[in-house]
Amino acid sequence: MAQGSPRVAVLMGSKSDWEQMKAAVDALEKLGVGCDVRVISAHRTPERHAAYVSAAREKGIEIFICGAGFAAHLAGVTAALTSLPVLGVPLDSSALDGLDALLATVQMPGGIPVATFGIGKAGAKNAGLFAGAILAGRDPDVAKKLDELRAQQTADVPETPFD
Ligand code: RP5
Repeated sequence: MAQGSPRVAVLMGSKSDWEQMKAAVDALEKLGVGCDVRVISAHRTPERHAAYVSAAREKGIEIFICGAGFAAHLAGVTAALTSLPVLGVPLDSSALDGLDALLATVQMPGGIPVATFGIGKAGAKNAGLFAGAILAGRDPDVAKKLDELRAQQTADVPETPFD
C-alpha cells in the first residue's frame, strides 16, 4: 500500500474489481501519495458507502477514485454525497465490456460532476496519476515525483521497435 496518511480514497464496487483498480493504487504509490482502499458498493452496501463518504474529509481524504462495472453508480453517488473531487473509472466486468459502466459514470446530470476516465486498467492508472496532478498543485513533493515519472516514461520510449 502507498505510504503516508491517506489523502485519496480508492473505492471499488466489488473485490472482483481489484485487478483493474490496482493500477490506480500503483500510480499513487509511485507518487508517494497515501491511499485508503475499500470495497464499497453503491448498490450492495449503501449504508457503508454513505458512512464512509461522510466521514472521509475529516479523516484527511482529499480526492475519491471510484471504480465500478455494470450499471456503475459508485462514482455518481459518491459525488452526490461529497463536494470533494470524484474521479470515476468504468470497469470491464460485464457482457458489454465496460461500455455500460462508461455511460453510467460519464453521463452525470448537471450539478454533480464526476471526472470520468477510460475503461479498465488504463483508466484506473490515469485516475491515479490525475489525482496526483491535483495534489501536485499544492504539494511540491508530489509535483516533483510526477515530473520525474513523466521524464522516465519519455526516456523509456525506444527510438525504434528493435531497441
Ligand atoms: C459492480 O458489479 C462491481 O463494481 C463489479 O464490477 C461488478 C460485478 O461484481 P461481482 O458480481 O463480481 O461482485 O457493482
